[in-house]
Amino acid sequence: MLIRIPRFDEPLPSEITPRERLASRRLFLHGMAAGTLAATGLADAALADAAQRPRLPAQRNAKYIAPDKPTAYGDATTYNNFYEFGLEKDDPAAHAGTLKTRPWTVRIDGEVKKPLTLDIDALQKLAPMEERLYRLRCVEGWSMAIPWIGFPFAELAKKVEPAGNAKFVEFTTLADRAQMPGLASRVLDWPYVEGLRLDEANHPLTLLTFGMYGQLLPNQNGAPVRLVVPWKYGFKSAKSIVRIRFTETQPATAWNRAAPDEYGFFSNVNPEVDHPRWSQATERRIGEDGFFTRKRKTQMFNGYPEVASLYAGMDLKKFF
Ligand SMILES: Nc1nc2c(c(=O)[nH]1)N[C@H]1C(S)=C(S)[C@@H](COP(=O)(O)O)O[C@H]1N2
Ligand SMILES: [Mo]
Repeated sequence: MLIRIPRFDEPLPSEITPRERLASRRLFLHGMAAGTLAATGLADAALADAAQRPRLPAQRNAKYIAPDKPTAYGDATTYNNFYEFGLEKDDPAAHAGTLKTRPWTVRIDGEVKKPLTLDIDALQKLAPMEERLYRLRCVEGWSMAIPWIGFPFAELAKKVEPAGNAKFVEFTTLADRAQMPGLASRVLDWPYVEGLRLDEANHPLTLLTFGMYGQLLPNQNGAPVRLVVPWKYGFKSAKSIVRIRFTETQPATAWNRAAPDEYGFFSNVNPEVDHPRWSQATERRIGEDGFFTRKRKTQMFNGYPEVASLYAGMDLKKFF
């Protein structure tokens, strides 16, 4: 956006009251649906980066191909949220080049019978790679459709054998000041942590994701490994994961701690539950819908009704 704001001077979210939080322009940013990129040259840079990025072979899974037109690669790689690299949509594309994605290890532990520490290349070989075209909708009111590559999180869960008391999964992502200039900002209390209930994590839609558009993930999209949970707002899909912990109690997640009244633990896409500061009834598809295009309707669970049974009997206005 064109609004310039001071960058590294905010109080920790835990230090401010809800009233002040509303006034915080930094958090307000997360509510702005910015425009697609003007001619910044970033899309060209993303295409040049793609030319040398290793391919990641995968079998297309016809069961999970959304009927949408895939978002242009140049849009999906230059219009991002990855606050570790800055708060503007083009910051991740401009600054994530410093992220070193190999070697990379992921620790999987907590309430499991067989904890594992896996090198990223070993993790990638744990199950066959699938390509799936999923919609991803940001809580800010925009969406994309991206051909992701990965395998169901459930494949990994099987390997570590969750204990009987494991009820949730916590995902912690890299927080390294040397590689991530955005960590100087205290907009979130780093590291970025997200979480799912175990049955959500094990749902066949939940994809442990290593690539997109036929190749390894670009850094700005969460290389070398991220989650994609397509029926939830985009912030649940944590990028650049270093630790996966199975827990008995509900994990404290970064956005929920920063603004609990705005970002609930579940964060299922729900056109009937407004964000306190804006409606969630419609969305803008990046690269297709302009500012003056009539907005498209947001679908319940982002158009993945098969997850509804996970929430049977729950009041989704209360558990937003
Ligand atoms: N580690 C980390 N993961 C993150 C974020 C972030 O700031 N840090 N932003 C989230 C948000 S708000 C969205 S909408 C998606 C965007 O994913 P994409 O850039 O690949 O489209 O990543 C999510 N994962
Ligand atoms: Mo988002």
